[in-house]
Amino acid sequence: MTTLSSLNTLDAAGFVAALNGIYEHSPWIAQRAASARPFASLAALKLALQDVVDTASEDERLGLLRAHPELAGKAAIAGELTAESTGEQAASGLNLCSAEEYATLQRLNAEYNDRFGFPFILAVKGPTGRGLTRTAIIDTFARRLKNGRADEMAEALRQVHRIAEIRLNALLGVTPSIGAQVMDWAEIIGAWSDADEGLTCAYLTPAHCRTAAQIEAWMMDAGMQTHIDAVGNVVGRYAATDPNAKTLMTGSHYDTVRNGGKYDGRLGILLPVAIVRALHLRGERLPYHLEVVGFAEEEGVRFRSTFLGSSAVTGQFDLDRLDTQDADGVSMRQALLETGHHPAAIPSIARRPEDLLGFVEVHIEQGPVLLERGLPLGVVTAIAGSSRYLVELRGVASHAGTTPMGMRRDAAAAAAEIVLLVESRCSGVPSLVGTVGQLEVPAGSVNVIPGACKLSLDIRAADDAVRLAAVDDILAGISAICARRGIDEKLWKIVEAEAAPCSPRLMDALGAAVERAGVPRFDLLSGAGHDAMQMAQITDVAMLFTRCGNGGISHNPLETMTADDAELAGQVLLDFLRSLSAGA
Ligand code: HGY
Ligand code: MN
Ligand code: MN
Repeated sequence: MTTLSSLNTLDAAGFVAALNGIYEHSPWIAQRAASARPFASLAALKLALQDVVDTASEDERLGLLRAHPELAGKAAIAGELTAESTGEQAASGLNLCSAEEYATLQRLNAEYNDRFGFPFILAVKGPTGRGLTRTAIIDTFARRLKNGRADEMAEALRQVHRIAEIRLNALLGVTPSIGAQVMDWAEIIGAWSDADEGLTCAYLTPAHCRTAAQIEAWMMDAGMQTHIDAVGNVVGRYAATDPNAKTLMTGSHYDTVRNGGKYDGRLGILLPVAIVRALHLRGERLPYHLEVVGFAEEEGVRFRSTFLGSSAVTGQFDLDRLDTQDADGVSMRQALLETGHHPAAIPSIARRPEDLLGFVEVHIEQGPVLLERGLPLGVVTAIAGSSRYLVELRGVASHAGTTPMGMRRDAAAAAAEIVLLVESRCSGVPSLVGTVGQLEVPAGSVNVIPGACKLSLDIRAADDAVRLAAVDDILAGISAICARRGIDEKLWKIVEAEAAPCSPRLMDALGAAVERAGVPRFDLLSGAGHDAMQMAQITDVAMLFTRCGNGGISHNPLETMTADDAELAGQVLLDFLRSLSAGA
């Protein structure tokens, strides 16, 4: 049986021989990595092999890609695949293609080779290592065919490393347990949606309540004391032996954006629950109470206000929000009452800062930084501040055919100028981003000049002064556009969240755990908002990011991660939790 220890002690030739087949027909990678031994962990070995490829020549990288077979291609038909590739392609049923699927793959193979000059490479065993479906493979193939060459070469190499990771697991007899559990749980609750297609889990909908009940059940099974609080937060408490101990909080949100991903928020709930279950099964307690919170609402989809769950925990829930109505005219208060919650009890949810040791949140990065650096984990330095507005523009609806261009008060044309104003004002300024995510001509008609237009603004930056200056300029710009076009404007601020720095103390503890796992510590800013920025108002916070696949995409069904990265995040979080003392 090959082990990490045997790989570290074999002579170089033995090491190369033991890793034969990990990288398809490319022993040069193990040959160059041999001198970097001993490896402290499997993660360190993977990074060393990755580093050999990153520092190789362009020709060598191209040679590595070209050493791979096509999917269900000529080599497969001729029975010339390596044992590993044969097993992998069979695991996804690529040896059972229908005539139509087979023809599609042949066409895609030909187009892809013509376009890029190397074969399409995909870790067909997928995020959990159990195998993608043929449909998912073909969809990914068609999607990546549209990539630019540099992006596609980078993605193909990442897939080569993912294939190597899966083959190393098989060689060393490694099977992600906590990571696989978290992926399976995310799949289960990821199937419960407000919409027929895709994952939408908005505050207090039937899917949302079903998800809360399931999370609570998993918390109970993990040996936690549980309850669902007055705003719908699902709380699991893993008590210390000392009843007077302080509490470390962890968690994230379980609501989603419309047509969102399965891991945004949910990873940060499910991972600590799986860890507590492992601790519970071992009868291991921590020197402090550990509280895992599934925050009920962070995205602001149904009632347009965000952080409802975490703001109740920090004692900052604005009770006026209870009168906010959703698109169907249902107030938040009504929605709470109809789902068995008691709005009057919301103020009692607030935690006392003096009881807390801190708050740590595990979250997918929702961007490409870790992916492009080939790193599985990152430590967050700060969370960007954000300002969100809703804007209503009112012009004059009139006949599209008879109204001369110079006599129009076109609300949509004004909105179009505003979109470009946001884009230009926020371009070229480090960490500043601006987005018009919603843009709507209510009850518009093809032959009517838009008399009304609704849009949203989302402006963010690591530095609050940078963000607020951009907001001022954009609001002034909107007024100037509307004045020039004879448009009436109304706008509402719906979110104003200051940038939240992470605690150096907790960052260092988290970073040390990352390094003990054999991964270099890498610190990065969070452009996305998180519950941690709310919690930062009452306690020290830290965040651990995990790598996002598919180019780092998020708030999209293509959002993905691997069981191996979830496993590593679990290992690091557990090590971090054990490293904290009762006084943290
Ligand atoms: O929008 C955000 O940054 C977060 O995903 N709610
Ligand atoms: Mn989100
Ligand atoms: Mn999130």
